[in-house]
Parts: sequence; structure tokens; C-alpha cells
Amino acid sequence: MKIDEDRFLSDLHTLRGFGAAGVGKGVVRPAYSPADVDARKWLAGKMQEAGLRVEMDAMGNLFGLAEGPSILMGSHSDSQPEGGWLDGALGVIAALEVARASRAAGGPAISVVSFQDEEGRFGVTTGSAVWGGHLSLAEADKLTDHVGAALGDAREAVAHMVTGDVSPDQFSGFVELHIEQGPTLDTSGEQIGVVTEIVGIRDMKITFEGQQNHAGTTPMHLRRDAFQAVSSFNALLNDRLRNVVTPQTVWTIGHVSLHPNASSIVPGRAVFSMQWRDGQTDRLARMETVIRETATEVAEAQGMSLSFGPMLGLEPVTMDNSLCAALEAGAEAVAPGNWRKMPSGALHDATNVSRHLPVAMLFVPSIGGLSHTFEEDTREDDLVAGVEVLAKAVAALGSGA
Ligand code: HGY
Ligand code: MN
Ligand code: MN
Repeated sequence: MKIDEDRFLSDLHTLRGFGAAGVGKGVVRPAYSPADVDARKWLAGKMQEAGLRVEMDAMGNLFGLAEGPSILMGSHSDSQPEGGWLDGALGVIAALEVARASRAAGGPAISVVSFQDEEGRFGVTTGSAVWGGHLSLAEADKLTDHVGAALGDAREAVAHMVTGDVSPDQFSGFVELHIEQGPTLDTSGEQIGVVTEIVGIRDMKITFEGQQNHAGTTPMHLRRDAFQAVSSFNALLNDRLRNVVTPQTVWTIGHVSLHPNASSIVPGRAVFSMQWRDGQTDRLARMETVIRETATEVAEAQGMSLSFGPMLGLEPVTMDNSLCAALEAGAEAVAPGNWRKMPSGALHDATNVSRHLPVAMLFVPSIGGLSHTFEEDTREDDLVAGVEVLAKAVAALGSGA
């Protein structure tokens, strides 16, 4: 199977052009945005050119299907509000290149997918969560983004491309190439990571409601300032979690909206995102207890009303042994002694796909460990090494090795 490096890299750079923004190679291509829809239209054309049958389901998950049973490969082509050019895009273009090379080599049959809203504009990996059966379409339609737009309305933007459901029964497994998005490979200098497991995640909105008031005339001891509640909550939480977490556990308050968000007004309401991730389901549950108890304690102490939004979450998943073995053999062939097995601290569509299929993932380094930022980048030789490992792995799988 012969990978065409130039074609692969050229398609990667073309995809970057949809929603190109900011410094360097940044992209802004959120789910269902004009840039996302244009990118999916372009990808559909490339899939067709590659001899694949193009299908799109109601969520906007775009598939290029090979005839008969096939190995599914791919990732997502939507981005974070400020995203890098490779997060998701690398896996989609690498899958397209392997599908073309494999077809030219007479097999194995490779199908390609670009899942929708992996970056969770509306929730957590919503496109593959619906395809994987973790979320119903009706439930997904009710999800809203940070400005209140409903997914059910937003997905109208791709309605004209929708062809119907795509059954997972035609696929024998799923393999996803992704940038590491963390510092491990960049620090060790290794070129390839074979993923062993993907962490679990919990994500919910928390609201503190106090009293909006004048910022000049309201004495500090009489205030019910919603931002002060968030600040106290965060400080207390960091302290309380210390005896629950491990060095690999992460938790993030990534989005805070204060109402009415004005310099001369004591904020009466604060709505913020609370997200936490760990490799153990029971630790995620213990963290949830600490989070809810700490928020309740702060609300009582500061005279706030408190509400918790719906909890979104995915469980930790382990990669499939035989798919991993094929990736490990490919890694040793392409980067002998220069690869490692490692967990994924980032969430991926593979988590949802694992409800239907055996899954495996491959990482290439992120320069400086940076991702979810315009500065995200990976050396070209590492990108090519990643797609070469994929090609060797699926060739071995196809030959039943
Ligand atoms: O947040 C994540 O782990 C993924 O990049 N959406
Ligand atoms: Mn991603
Ligand atoms: Mn991402």
C-alpha cells in the first residue's frame, strides 16, 4: 500500500482553509457553521473521488462508504471556538489517504467518517454520541450552545446533505489517528503513541443566583455577589479534591458567564461550566459528590440559590487488543524504538464508537504539547509517520495477519 505524502499533506492544508483564522494555522470551524458545512461538502467530494459512497446521517456525521464489509477510519472536522488545524482533521484526511492507497492496492476495504460536533459546541462529542446510541437524536436536538442556540435548529444547516442512518454493522472495527494534544511525546521525543485507553468525562453547568446591585453603593458585607460565590467555590474545590484525585486527574472551569456582565453592577447571576476527567468511573463519581457538596455549602454560606444543569458524561474505555497489536507492529516498522503505549487524556469519537465496534487510536506529537489553540501544530514528518503506521496496520489487518 503506497501512501501519497504530497496528496495527504495537500488535502490537510486545503481542509485548514475552511475557517482559517488567527495566527499561524488556526481554524474556527464550529459544528454546523458555514465553514464546517463547506468543509463537509469538500470532504464529500473527496470521498466520492476516492470511489466511496457518500452518506450523511441526521446529525451531520459524514461517511464515505466502501462496498461491503470494511474497516472504518476517521475522526471529526469540526473545531473548538479557537481550534488548531489538526485536531480531528488529521484523522479524517489520514483515513481518506489510507482509503485511496488501499483501494489502489486492491484492499482491504476502508470507509471514512467525519463525525459532527466532536468538540461539543452543544455537549460532549454529540455527533458520535448519537451514532453510538449514547444519546437519542431527540435528546441531542434539545442541547444548546453557550449562547442558547439549539442543536435541533443548528443542524438544519446540513439538512440538504442528509441521506439517512448509517449502520455500524458493515464495519469490522474503527481506527482513529489523532494528535496527542498533550506534552508526553513532545517531551520524550518519541514519534508515535499507541493509545491504551481513553479517560472518562463529566460536564455540567452550575448556576449561582445572588442579588444584582449597585457596585458603588452596596457595602461589601451586604452583597450577594455571584462571582464571589464562584471564586469561593473554586478555591474550596481545589482544596477538597486533593485527597480524591491523582496527578492524572483534571478538572476545569472553562466558561463563566456573569449577568449582567457590567463593571458597575454586582453580578447577580453566574453560570459556569464544570468539567472533570479521570480514568476511573468511581473517582469521577467521588469527584461529583465533592463538587455538589462544595457548591451547596458555598450557596448556603453566601445566601445564593444554586442549580445544577443536566450532567453530560462518557465512561473510560479500553482500546481493542488486536487492533492495538496491529498499530504497535506498524509503529515498530515505521519508528523502530521510537514509540510508546499511552492513555488519552483527551476525549475522542472512538469512545462512542466503542459501543458498537472494537476501536483503537494512534497519536503523533503536538509541538509544545499545545492544542485547542491557534498555535497547535505537528512536524510534517510526524504527520506522515502517523499515516504510514495506519497504512501498515490496516494492511496487516486486511491480510488477517
Ligand atoms: O475535549 C476534548 O478532549 C476533545 O478534544 N474534544
Ligand atoms: Mn479531537
Ligand atoms: Mn478537540
